[in-house]
Amino acid sequence: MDDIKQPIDIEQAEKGYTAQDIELLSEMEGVRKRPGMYIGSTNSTGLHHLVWEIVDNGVDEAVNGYGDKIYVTIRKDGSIEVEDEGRGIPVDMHASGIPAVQLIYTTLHSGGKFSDKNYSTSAGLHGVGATVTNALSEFCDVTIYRLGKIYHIRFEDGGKLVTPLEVLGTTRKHGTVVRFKPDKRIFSTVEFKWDTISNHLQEEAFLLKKVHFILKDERANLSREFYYEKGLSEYVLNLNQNKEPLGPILYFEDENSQIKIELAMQWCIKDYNENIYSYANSVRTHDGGTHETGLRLGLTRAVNDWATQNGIIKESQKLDGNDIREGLTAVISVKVPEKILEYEGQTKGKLGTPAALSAVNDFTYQSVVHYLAEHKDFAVDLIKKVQTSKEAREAARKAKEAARTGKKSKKEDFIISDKLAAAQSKDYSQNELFIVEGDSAGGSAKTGRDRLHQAILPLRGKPLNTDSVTMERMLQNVEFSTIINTIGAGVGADFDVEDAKYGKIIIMTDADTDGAHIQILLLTFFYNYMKPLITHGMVYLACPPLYGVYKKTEPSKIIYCQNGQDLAAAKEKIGPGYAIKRYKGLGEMNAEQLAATTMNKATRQLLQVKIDDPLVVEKRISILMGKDPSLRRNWIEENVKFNDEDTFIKEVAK
Ligand code: 1YM
Repeated sequence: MDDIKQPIDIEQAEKGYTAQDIELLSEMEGVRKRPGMYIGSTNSTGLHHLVWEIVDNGVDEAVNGYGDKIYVTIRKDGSIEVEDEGRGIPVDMHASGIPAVQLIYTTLHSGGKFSDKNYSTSAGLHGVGATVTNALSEFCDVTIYRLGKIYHIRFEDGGKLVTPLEVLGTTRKHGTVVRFKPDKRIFSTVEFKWDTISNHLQEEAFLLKKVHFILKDERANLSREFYYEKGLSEYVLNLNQNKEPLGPILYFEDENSQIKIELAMQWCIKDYNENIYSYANSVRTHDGGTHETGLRLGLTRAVNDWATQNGIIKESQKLDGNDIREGLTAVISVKVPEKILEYEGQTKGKLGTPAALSAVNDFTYQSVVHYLAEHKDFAVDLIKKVQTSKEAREAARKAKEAARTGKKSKKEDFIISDKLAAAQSKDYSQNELFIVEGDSAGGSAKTGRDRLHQAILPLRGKPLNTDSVTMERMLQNVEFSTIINTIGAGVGADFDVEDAKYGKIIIMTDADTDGAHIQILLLTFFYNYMKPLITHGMVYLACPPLYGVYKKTEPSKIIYCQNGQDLAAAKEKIGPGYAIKRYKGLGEMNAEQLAATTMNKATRQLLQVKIDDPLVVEKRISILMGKDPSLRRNWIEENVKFNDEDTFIKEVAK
């Protein structure tokens, strides 16, 4: 039975709490008490999780073939609205006397526990999501267009029912509209970010081809639609927008097997990383798993078989998978039925389903062999590229060996720099490598460091911009070959994060534009040649203070400040008679000060360098390194704050 009994039993609702009401309420309270357990955090990331949960429910409807448009609208009052054109959330009355939609929005196990039907969905988690969003919102308003009627239900203050399910009228529309406003008592910020939501919806659109995602921001009168007819092909096209492709994008799809597979890939030249992005049931699997392993195995087999069968290489000269994958961008998305869906470890970051390995392995092998056979010119180019990678990798490996054994290779460049002040500990994961701008700061850092765990590598001048050169050219650069050898884990496709001699790589530069430039050049290098260091969260920026504030009568008691806000607080704390010192560079601090402010684990601040979303990185690179200077200027105007310094100068002048 789909329709609800009318009127709703108000009497029962007003009688007070039943045992079941209390149970429902306590579940919601549980979410409010430990939001982190459900959405990871209560910062901006957690805030946006509320949106993803609701969007996912709409996406599931579209996946099941109901509706092909999802609207997301950021409202001026701080709320957000998600609308789909599916069947509408069920409103039928459950045996407990509570309508299905209410159960879905107030219980964590609406699938089995209270509802007659099991509304379990592809990701398996939904239903939980709607409840979590409701529990963490100031209000949550649901309007349903279903089987000719408009229904409405409203919750406030963490999921308390304020408007029981009501019928508002009749309609020919079908779908669901959910509007909610996150609770500012729960989140550290309640500001929805256009970029965050836009990137997420774009990713969803790539994964779910032929569904429109329409984002509007009424705060700024912005709107954007994402719609990709070619799905993952367009994803790869976007990821490679700043690169030089070798051949076309290969696209393969298997919709008919138990495990559905979609795969797009393209190789690029002058790209020394392996860029594989995998998804299981539309959730990014950051740590890979069986589908990724299957892809690697199938691809290696296919390229080798084709090359040997066509007499390009001998059986004994088999190509290494690392070389085959150098410069490859691949996106693989699998849909695994719930009954065989398994993850490895605590999070959903690694797919464990064994059947996904053989399915993807076989599918990739068949598809790639077939493609190569039909595109011989491309196949020959590809194998040439792989052989070049192999030669470069062998050279890099020799360098790594030389570093490990301490033996000098024939090139002077390959010895570990005598400038390195090494750490004493052999517990590598605890060790930190500071890459420091300038010899004078390097000197202070060497004196002030914790010798057991901190190593210092001073840099001479500006590093090379590795974005515009080949790997061979990069390897000839003394600064970078020193960094490669010091870290000791190889480079490019040969890089193995397990071999790194440091748990943290910390870039320490002056807090000025030159320092920022050096940071960018070093990060570009790590991104191009040691990407796993970044994806494993091992690269950091040191945050030296910008100002020191002290009472004129007590010049040795300095409060260090990172920004204008800290500065204002420090001035207030000290009161009248303060003086401000502006630190223009690391070199202006003595060893003790540098250690206390920037290096000491107990007192320093570090910024961890992260890649949340590969698309964001590519977009930013295309803006910052690309050909259109006006895009770059706009970005800098919007994102770089020079004001701190200006206000400060004004103050000093006073
Ligand atoms: C903007 C949010 O929630 N749409 C939506 C949700 C559901 C259905 C349709 C639906 C599902 C089924 C049958 C079924 C449901 N979600 C859940 C749960 N949009 C939005 N549209 N009829 C309608 O799966 O059989 C249960 S029903 F639990 F996942 F939230």
